[in-house]
Amino acid sequence: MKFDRKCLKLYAVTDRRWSINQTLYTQIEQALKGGVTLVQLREKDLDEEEFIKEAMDIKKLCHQYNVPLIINDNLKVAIESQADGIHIGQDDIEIEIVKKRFPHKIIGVTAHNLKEAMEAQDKGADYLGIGAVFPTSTKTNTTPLSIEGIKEITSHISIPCVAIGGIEKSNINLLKDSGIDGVAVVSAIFKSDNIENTVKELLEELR
Ligand code: 3NM
Repeated sequence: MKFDRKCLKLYAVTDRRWSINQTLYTQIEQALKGGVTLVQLREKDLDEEEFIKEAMDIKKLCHQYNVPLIINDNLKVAIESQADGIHIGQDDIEIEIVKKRFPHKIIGVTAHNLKEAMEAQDKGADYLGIGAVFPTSTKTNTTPLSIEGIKEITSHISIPCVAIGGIEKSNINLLKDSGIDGVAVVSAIFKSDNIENTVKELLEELR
């Protein structure tokens, strides 16, 4: 599946904590209908076999909308499901290993500062997730970067960059001119009662 910086415009990162009245599958389908440009399946507690099966199902769904599917952290799941890519953090598997075992796939890396960003770019990451931009309760152990901090990274990096952390409709405009290619959003999408509409509103803010 084709990947370029436009894919990072509105990146939906899943969180099944919010899948109460609907299945995660239905929620992702609504996000796709709304127009998200990339999906990351982020499962922290799911059994690996179930994660693989889910990844296969969600990949099929994403491809119906021409949207690539990225797997968070788990290289085995990414390989077995033949997803379009993997997103790794600073404490996860090394980029070199991912490149060998999962060749020609999209590799995203989380960076919290310029040093981490440069390193990931040098090692061959395809895009960076820069965060956390704003305070977030979705992920603990994050330290909010200032908008200046984001700019410092994007101005030195040539690969595509997406901002993550606490992003919602009301603060997207603060990120204009920060050099990012788009935003990655968890709770503002998945906690919504009307995901399709929320996604459309977020896209409107990004125009
Ligand atoms: N990574 P929400 S912040 C998955 O800073 C993730 O690396 C972050 O969730 C980082 O959109 C984060 O609900 C969670 O704030 C973002």
